[in-house]
Amino acid sequence: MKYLVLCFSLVIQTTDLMAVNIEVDGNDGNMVDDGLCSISEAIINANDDAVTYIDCSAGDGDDTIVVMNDVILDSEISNLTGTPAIDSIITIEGNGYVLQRNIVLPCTINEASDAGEFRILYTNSNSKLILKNISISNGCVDGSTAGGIYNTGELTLENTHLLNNIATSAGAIFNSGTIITIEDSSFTGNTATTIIGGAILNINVIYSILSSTFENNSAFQGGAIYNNSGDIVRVLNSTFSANNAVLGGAIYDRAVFGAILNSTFYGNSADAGGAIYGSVNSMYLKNTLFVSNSPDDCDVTNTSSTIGDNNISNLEPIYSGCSDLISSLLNPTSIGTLIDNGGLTKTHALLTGSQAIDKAIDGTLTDQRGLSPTTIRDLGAFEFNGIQLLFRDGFEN
Ligand SMILES: [Ca+2]
Ligand SMILES: [Ca+2]
Ligand SMILES: [Ca+2]
Ligand SMILES: [Ca+2]
Repeated sequence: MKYLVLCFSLVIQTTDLMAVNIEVDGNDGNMVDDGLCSISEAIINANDDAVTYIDCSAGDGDDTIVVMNDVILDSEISNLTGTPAIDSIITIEGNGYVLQRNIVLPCTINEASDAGEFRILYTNSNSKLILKNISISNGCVDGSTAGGIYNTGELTLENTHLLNNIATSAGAIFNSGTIITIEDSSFTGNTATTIIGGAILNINVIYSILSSTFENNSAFQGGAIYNNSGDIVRVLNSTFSANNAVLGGAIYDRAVFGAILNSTFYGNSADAGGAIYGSVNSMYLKNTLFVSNSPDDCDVTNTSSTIGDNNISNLEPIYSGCSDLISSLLNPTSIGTLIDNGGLTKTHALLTGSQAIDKAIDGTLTDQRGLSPTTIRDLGAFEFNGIQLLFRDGFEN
């Protein structure tokens, strides 16, 4: 029996060792034999498990593509995308570098696709893509959907930053597949020019949005997130700041939205539903902070409603838009502006004397930065005088 177990474990180890890294030392998306491995050549070799392009290592099973420098895409490969479709299990380790459409290319907003307008990544339905430590920026898909990433497979974002992507709908990400986790990530300045979902348009499943910041995204409806159909399960320790739309400055929900816990909505604006607009189902919000959203925090119509549990706002409940949402009142000057307060994403700090301090009931274990409360967790995504006590998974070190 021992012998059998040993054999089994050797097989597992051998399989692990077979996975190879494909290092990208090219700085464009060209697929030419020039001695440099481009991101596009790396994706093809990873999909093919072969040396289809001689400048890159062969793929072999689940592959990791390691980006060694900034990559600037100059032209569409296919399907309005500047790289080949992800069609296998791939991790892209970005090492903090940028993967972007060349900023000299035009993005002419005329509801039609013109030369030089394309998104950054596309995933096929059988694929799994994990993005780590990378910025995806300046995508432009005019007259269509998804300026940054079009996901029909399984997608995970870790410390990934989507900046200044534009599309008619879904400025940064369109999801018709499954998003497992968006963690320690940011969405900044993405735009849906005429329709829905400034940062994200979801029509299927997003399980978790954790410790992430949505800043200055805009759309006609759902400045940061438009949940059109399917399910967004939970949003935890995240910040929505200065997003803008006609309806739902930060979030427009017309499907199933599970829970928003210990998050901060600051300075989002719309004609109605400055932070949140709902039109179908109920949304549960707990230990969450609303500051200076305009003209209100929330607006629900038709069969929609909110279930508010221990949230705080500077607006009286009657002006906050959703009658049950607000449990206590906040002085807006007790909240700082959106800056780097440590951690991997920007946050709004609580200032001395803020009414949000020590008010959470069953709050999250850490704040957005991964810091723990000394005693009781505060309301919102930031912990006043938070300390480094726990690892991010909640276990003591
Ligand atoms: Ca090459
Ligand atoms: Ca592969
Ligand atoms: Ca155009
Ligand atoms: Ca506290």
